[in-house]
Amino acid sequence: MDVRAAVAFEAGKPLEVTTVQLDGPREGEVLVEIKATGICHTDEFTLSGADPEGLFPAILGHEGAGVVVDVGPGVKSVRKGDHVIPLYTPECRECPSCLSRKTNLCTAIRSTQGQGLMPDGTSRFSIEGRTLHHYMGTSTFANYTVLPEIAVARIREDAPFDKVCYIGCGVTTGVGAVINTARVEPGAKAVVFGLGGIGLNVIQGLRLVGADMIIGVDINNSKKAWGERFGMTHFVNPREIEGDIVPHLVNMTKTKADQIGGADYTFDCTGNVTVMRQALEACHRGWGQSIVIGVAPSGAEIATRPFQLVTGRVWKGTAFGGARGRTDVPRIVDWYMDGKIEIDPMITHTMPLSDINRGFDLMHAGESIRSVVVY
Ligand code: NAD
Ligand code: AHE
Ligand code: ZN
Repeated sequence: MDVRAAVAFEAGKPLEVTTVQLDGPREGEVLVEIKATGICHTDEFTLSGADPEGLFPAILGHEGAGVVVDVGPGVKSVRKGDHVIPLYTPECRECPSCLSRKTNLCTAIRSTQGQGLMPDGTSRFSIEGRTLHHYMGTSTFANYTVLPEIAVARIREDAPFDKVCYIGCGVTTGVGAVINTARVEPGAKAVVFGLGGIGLNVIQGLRLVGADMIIGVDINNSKKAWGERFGMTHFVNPREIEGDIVPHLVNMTKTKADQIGGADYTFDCTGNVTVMRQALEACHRGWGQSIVIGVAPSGAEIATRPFQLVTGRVWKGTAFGGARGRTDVPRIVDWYMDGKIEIDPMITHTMPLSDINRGFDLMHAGESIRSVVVY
């Protein structure tokens, strides 16, 4: 069938909105009509050429919501008409990773997903006979896409697509990093570096679990009001303080009783490896945990003195907030529908697919939190 898509033909070039061809679902696959998709910084990271796994031409997008319109042979867990959120981290419930209960990183289809292909090693997308790559197994910058059934979470039908699409990445990543990865306890002191579409969700996750001190760090002063809106208690612009950010943050967390100082938990939501080091070193001696969420460019590496770890600081990472998609995503949709978490104010811009490049421009300019394409 012909579908409308924003195609990434080359790294560093704007997307081209055009008609492409999509083959129907094969064994174990579903055809989903995408109703809305967010634009995440990771889409921009791959489009920029910084992603070692980036493939072109491709149909990017991984933060969608839509309706199942057809299913291939053998599909059991969803049917036509179901409302779903595509999962770039699937949940097969059968692979060693799923069965371990130690990780959400299902390995059932990761290898073909990284090659921009469906699990059978072929692509469903093409343009005038030329193959187009899938992206993160989701390719939501198209009004129809094909996904393995293990890579969709069935959600309630009254949830608005143009809001809950954000649960397909940003919301789950931020809130999940707090709840699943760090397991932050009430009363904790936390520092969040980078108050964008992910960092603000970390902040609302920290508020949800009852953290006492939530320090936001960003180089863009307009993010102060945004952080406060979701529960941030203090703001620091590292470019406007005297001296180094690490002792500055450590001092902020000191009390009369605790003159060592340092955060119980820190979160990098920038993808900048210098910031990742600062985040680790701003942790409390003996127990502070730093969670890497940001995705760093090809070739970038993190460094610190091993003494930072010897003295009890812990460096961790998280993908998709540690969430098991088919199990956890429907619950997060319920949290939104029940008013436990907020989404609407973070969606600062909506646009038709024809304007998708404006969403990337707004992100570059630091003017948006989330742009959502509505089909
Ligand atoms: P965004 O562009 O919306 O926000 C980034 C924020 O970081 C901006 O507010 C920016 O001003 C701030 N920033 C940039 N450099 C900074 C610095 N040196 N110090 C302090 N603040 C700085 O991006 P986003 O959509 O929130 O994504 C954030 C990061 O998370 C990206 O690297 C993205 O690829 C990654 N990500 C990871 C996962 C995962 O599963 N691990 C999921 C989604 C996104
Ligand atoms: N391909 C990149 C890494 C990209 C990456 O880390 N992706 C995250 C999700 S970011 C969503 O916005 C992720 O899920 N990682 C786990 C995985 O298996 O990809 C690179 O550096 O090679
Ligand atoms: Zn994302």
